Amino acid sequence: MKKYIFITTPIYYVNAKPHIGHAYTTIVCDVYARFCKMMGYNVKFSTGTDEHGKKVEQSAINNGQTPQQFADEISTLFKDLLPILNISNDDFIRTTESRHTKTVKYFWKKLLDAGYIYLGQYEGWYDIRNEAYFSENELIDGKSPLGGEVTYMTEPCYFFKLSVFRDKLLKYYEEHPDFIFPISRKNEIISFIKQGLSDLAISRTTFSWGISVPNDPKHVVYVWLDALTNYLTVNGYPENEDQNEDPYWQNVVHFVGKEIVRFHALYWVAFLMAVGIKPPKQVVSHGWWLSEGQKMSKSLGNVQDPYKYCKVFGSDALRYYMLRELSFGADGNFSKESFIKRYNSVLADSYGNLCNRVLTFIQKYCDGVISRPETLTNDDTAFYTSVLEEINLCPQLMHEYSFSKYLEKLEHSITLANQYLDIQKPWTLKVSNKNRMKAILYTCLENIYKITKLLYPVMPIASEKFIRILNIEPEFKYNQNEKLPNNITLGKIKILFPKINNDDIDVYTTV
Ligand code: ME8
Repeated sequence: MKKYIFITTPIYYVNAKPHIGHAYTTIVCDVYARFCKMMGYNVKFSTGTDEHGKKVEQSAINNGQTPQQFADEISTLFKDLLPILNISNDDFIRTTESRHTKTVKYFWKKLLDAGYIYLGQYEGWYDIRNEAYFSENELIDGKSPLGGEVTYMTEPCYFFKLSVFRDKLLKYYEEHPDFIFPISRKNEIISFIKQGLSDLAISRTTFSWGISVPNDPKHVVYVWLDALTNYLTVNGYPENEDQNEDPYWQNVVHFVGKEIVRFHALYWVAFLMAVGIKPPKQVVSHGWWLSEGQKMSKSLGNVQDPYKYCKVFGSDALRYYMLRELSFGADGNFSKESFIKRYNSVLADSYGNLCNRVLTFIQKYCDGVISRPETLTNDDTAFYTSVLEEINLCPQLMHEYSFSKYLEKLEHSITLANQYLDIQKPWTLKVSNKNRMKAILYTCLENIYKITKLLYPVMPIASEKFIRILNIEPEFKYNQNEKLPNNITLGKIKILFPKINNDDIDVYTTV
């Protein structure tokens, strides 16, 4: 039976231009989505923008625009970035779309009808940047635990009976040990719940930029309830009401940054439980990127611009760097210097040069035509085996979100191929033993082909380019026994990753 998976990015706030942090989550999801397709899954993959709330309203006012104009502009920047990063999403949702308003209102009524909403009064410290209330004892040095400035506010608001979900949530985590990834984040959530769960304020009256509460338009729906519901909108709710029977909903994987695990693994799960919809399969969280060792900020002028990286180095290189450099789950440092270093040493010198060496040799000394050899030497067999030992580990590593290790295995396989060539020295056999020379080249090409197919989820453009040079119609389906066709006639050879000799490249966003 065909497997289904629904992969989501967070929907990004439209209060600032996209930077490499946003690009990262979207790239990770795309890599995973392409990998799942390769493994034969039916994949639904969504991303989008989170456009309501006080923060967006304020940014719009500061910019002299209406919230809608402001949201339209920034949302377009996020949307336009997708083809630049080569993202294969199926949907781009904006929370200001009517399809979403309808879902949120319907979902609200469901919560109300189920008896989980009541009207009360909220008093507390509001963190505008993170759109969340905190109690006095949660503040750290006068700021919210998420680091934002806080203002004391009091307002009538609707509450969601979150407190009654305490035991159900804990039981859910226990019965689904892989629900929160990595385990350290799961422990944080569990200890947060064990400290006591208060009911959650889910409406606001101090601003109007949001979806109005059904039958009480003075209130707008809390931006996180609004935002989280985007996942249901994308999956066709409420028309497709029985999500528990929907094949994609059985296997929803939310990729998020570590700071919003709580919203996805706790609030979202409780909301869904309240209306009887099955919680997501997994919340997968990653760490934060620093830029040149510091938090990215406009005032420091160190906000790394994904557009500029793609323009200069290509999207494959950005995708490769981000997945390879950061050990998924941990924090990491993004620097232009390490980017160029990895680009040159791995993509240009190791992989790109290997491909180019073998292809131009075949072109020059075999007229571009090569066939499977009848016999293999022990060295050839040993080479095949050592590459297989590496690449056969790749699918499991991807399933564990060990993206960096996945690439490490492929890099090691590329090194093995380079070593094989250096030892076999086909260039010394041009006259003395042409058959052996061709056997070496075919063996090397077949292994490069296998490696390249696994590089596809991360570097789809280079992967496809290489396969087209072999005159093969690219088809990316995983096959453990992948083989190169017996007869290959090369097409036009192209350089995959030209070396970068100049590091005087502007990579920062201009405001
Ligand atoms: O939180 N390093 O939106 P947001 C790594 N609208 N990832 C980063 C990052 C960094 N420096 N900066 C941002 C919101 N991200 C809500 C989400 S979902 C229903 C609503 C990524 O614009 C990371 O995925 O603040 C993080 O979780 C997300 O962008 C936050 O985006």
